Amino acid sequence: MEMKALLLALALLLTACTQTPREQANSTQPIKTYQLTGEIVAMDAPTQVLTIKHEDIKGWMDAMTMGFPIKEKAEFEKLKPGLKITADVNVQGDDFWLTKIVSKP
Ligand SMILES: [Cu+2]
Repeated sequence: MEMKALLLALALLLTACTQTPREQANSTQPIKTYQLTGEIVAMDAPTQVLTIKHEDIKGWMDAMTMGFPIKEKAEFEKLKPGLKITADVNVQGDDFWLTKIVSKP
């Protein structure tokens, strides 16, 4: 019984140490979603970041070219530079990432 409590305490400690204060702060923030339209100009496979020349993102930012992370590997691998896409930008604290990426004809 004591051993179990010790292991649990250790597990909690390890979990706490792997999260930076910034990630903890972000994970408690509500996620806001914005609509993105743009063109993929570059892709970085190791970091799963798309560089997108995007149009105005209503309520979030003006048109520019910048990087957007993708969390799902399968979703990243379906894409290629030159594609015109629409997607959801999910914003949580100072973290953001894309989901629901659809390529336009
Ligand atoms: Cu931007």
